[in-house]
Amino acid sequence: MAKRALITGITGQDGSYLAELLLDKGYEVFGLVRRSSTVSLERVQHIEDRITVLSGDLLDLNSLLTAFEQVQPDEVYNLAAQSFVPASWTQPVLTGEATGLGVMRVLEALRHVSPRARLYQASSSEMFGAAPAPQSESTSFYPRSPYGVAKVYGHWITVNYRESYGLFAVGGILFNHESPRRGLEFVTRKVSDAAARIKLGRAEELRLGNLDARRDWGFAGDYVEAMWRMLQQDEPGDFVVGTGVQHSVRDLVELAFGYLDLDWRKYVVEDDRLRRPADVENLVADPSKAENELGWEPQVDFKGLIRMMVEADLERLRGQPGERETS
Ligand code: NDP
Ligand code: GDR
Repeated sequence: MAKRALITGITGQDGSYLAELLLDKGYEVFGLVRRSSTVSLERVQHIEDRITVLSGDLLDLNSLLTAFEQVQPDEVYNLAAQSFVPASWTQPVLTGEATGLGVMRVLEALRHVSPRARLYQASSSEMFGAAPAPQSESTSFYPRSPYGVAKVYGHWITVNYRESYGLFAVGGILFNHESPRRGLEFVTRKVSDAAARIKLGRAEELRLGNLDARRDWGFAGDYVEAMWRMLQQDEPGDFVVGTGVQHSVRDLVELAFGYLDLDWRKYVVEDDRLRRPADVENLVADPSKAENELGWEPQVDFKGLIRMMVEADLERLRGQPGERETS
């Protein structure tokens, strides 16, 4: 019989890639989608007829209990969250509710309805924050945003439920991963979209915050494979997933604009209003455990990733003639 997977956050970047992966592996895929006046299934449009969408919200335990009862999942991937770091300062309580306590609600539903199901929790390198690089599973957390703090709660409550109740629950501590499906507010996509608009004469400048921040950027399509592998292990455990290679936001801009033969210095404006109250400056993964125990390694490098994103934005914008930039 086909395995049944429940994905929260299926409408997000990772949810869409993971749903594709699990369908390819023969899973029956269910996705939790929160109510909205204009539900956007844009990222899963191409597989909409192959997945089952359920209504539910991480803020509402009853909706999770109902979803678990309906699906009777073998595997649960908790990807839903308020995931944009700057929004966690403007909406800190919501971020705590969804990104932090939301994990507890998922764990409660799992414990009461499907205690034998395996759970993947989307933990984050933002939990490391100001901790010295490179960061591995044994690095202490030092989060620098309400989002990072909420993720630390989500991570530790997952560990705690594993140890308290013997659940197969894992925390995947993933470093930044991007794709043409990345939300437009995240820096890689903001840059690829702006570079393409400038190339097409539809924008004149790109305003950015901290150009010195350094990240370990990989391709989302590679990272969902690591999520799945974590749930196929004999024993549950936590894993750091990243490329082990670091670049600055400045490198990113130079590469994206350079790919289109543009000199980024003519277009990029540093805007202090886009700086964060506290930023994370220096993240890079030590992914040895994932390499050794999951046999996982990234297939797309930084250059390939940025090229993929710039090309996708160029093609998309060419298909929308006359649309004007708002930056
Ligand atoms: P996205 O922001 O693209 O997707 C987030 C998803 O969560 C969306 O489907 C959104 O639904 C859903 N969601 C938000 N709030 C709720 C709620 N209250 N109830 C139900 N669903 C909700 O994130 P990504 O795909 O990039 O990331 C997936 C997960 O991985 C997130 O938890 C993120 O914090 C974490 N993560 C991401 C990394 C990355 O680099 N991408 C790195 C490390 C961790 P809607 O479409 O309605 O908004
Ligand atoms: P991050 O990603 O905060 O690491 O969280 P983001 O792309 O938003 O920022 C990365 C770095 O770029 C700097 N930066 C800017 N960022 C944005 N968004 N917009 C700008 O204009 C800009 N200018 C400079 C930021 O200061 C920051 O240092 C992502 C999310 O997916 C989280 O959910 C996830 O947990 C982490 O990655 C790992």
